[in-house]
Amino acid sequence: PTATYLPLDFTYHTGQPCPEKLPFMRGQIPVNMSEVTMEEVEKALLHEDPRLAPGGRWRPLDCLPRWKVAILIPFRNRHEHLPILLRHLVPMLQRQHLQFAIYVIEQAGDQSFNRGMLFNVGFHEAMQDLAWDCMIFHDVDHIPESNRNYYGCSDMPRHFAVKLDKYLYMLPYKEFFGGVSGLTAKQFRNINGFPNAFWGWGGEDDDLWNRVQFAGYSVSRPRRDEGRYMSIPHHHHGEAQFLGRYALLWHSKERQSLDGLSNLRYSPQVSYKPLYINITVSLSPNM
Ligand code: UPG
Repeated sequence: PTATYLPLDFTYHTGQPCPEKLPFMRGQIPVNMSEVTMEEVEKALLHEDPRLAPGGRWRPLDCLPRWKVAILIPFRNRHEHLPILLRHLVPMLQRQHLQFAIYVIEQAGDQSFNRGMLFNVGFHEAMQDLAWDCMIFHDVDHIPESNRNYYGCSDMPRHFAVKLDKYLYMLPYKEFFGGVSGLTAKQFRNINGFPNAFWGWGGEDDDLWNRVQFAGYSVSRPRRDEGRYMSIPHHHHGEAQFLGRYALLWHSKERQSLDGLSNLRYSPQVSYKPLYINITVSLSPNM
């Protein structure tokens, strides 16, 4: 078979597991925020490694990937952000010698944005593709600054985006779980995923934090500057704040088993792009 069309679960050889820390995994990622088209990024990344398969799927061949990682990106109307993110993220994951694919879950229609529900959809779709070990929940405008911010699943649940430039590289509050976070597939199922009930801006990440605590897990974070990210500057009107979030968060525990993967209904349209799998869904509160 040609390398490009290798099935995702194909194993070339039974070599050594890939190390979690590679000698050539240098620290700093040179961040380039200048606008770029998706076609330009596709061309550059495929030139770098033609084995990058449709859907942004990739696995190392010189060692056995330690983890199978699905990257989930919630998305609507941020078309200039996605190529900037992929230009940094794909090479970082390749340097980390992870097996990965990238799922962009795009909300259609004009309902308020629902980041939590999009992640639930992404999880469900991704797991139909392959038995991924873990999920990374990744905002489209967060650009990792360090190759050492390892996206493998050893220390999950994990909050990756600890230091963001727009928060002066400080954690906004101790329980902050937004930006980029990750759970193993098993943990995500155990906590019944994200809540579906948060429409608009805010709260769904705090609810996920609560769910993780109620399940008895403890959240790890990268050390020192490994968790640094730059946010892509933008002029979009933000989503309206979700004012009901405090009331829902107050009842996180009671709602956990009722709202999440267990009551998810949707019908997706899935298409393979060269660098990611696009899952488009219309969401509505009455589904
Ligand atoms: N997003 C879109 N289109 C939209 C709105 C949101 O694609 O119209 C996606 C995108 O991936 C974005 C993410 O959702 O990066 C978060 O939305 P954003 O408007 O960037 O919110 P921020 O205030 O920058 O984000 C912080 C956290 C985020 C959390 C949010 C609300 O980083 O993870 O969801 O606060 O709690």
